[in-house]
Amino acid sequence: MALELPALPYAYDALGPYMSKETLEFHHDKHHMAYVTNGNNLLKDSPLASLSIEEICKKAFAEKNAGLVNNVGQHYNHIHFWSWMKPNGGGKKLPGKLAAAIDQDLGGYDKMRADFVQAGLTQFGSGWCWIAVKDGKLAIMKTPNGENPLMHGASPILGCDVWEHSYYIDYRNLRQKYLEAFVDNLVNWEHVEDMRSKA
Ligand code: MN3
Repeated sequence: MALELPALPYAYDALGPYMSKETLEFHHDKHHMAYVTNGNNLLKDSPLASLSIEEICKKAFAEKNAGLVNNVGQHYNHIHFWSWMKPNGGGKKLPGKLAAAIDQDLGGYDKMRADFVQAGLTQFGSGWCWIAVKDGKLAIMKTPNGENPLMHGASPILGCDVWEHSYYIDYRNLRQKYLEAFVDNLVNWEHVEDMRSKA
């Protein structure tokens, strides 16, 4: 089953001023497309090709297949990244069950926000920061390059792309401002709760 680039779930200009049309055009149409193309080329002769994308992520990491880890990993990460955002998202309007889990496992909303931003800020170079379910509890994580929590025994429920291609047009080098705008104005908490309920 070939990897396919999904359409954005909103218009290219829908996330302004927090994420611009230009950023989404480059990020979705060029960067995500490249992971799809490279992933399909690498899967052509791979016995992993028939597996689900989640299983390819786990097996490729276990087998230290860096090409598949980064390209199929990034495909998985970006499919969800687009859905983890929405216009007028972010802030404290969380579904009740998600808010309760954050209170119980992550010390409440304000501490979760601070720890999530800090994880993204301290991921050296390219990568992602996450909220994931690990051993039945929520945890803040960070991973380099195309890796994701699936490869580390956890299920991601929220991720923020901290590769420079995700923020440099809109925020230049100010990664912290981008991370704060993501949490405060962009997160689709309903999609986060949907993934939490299935993790
Ligand atoms: Mn990206």
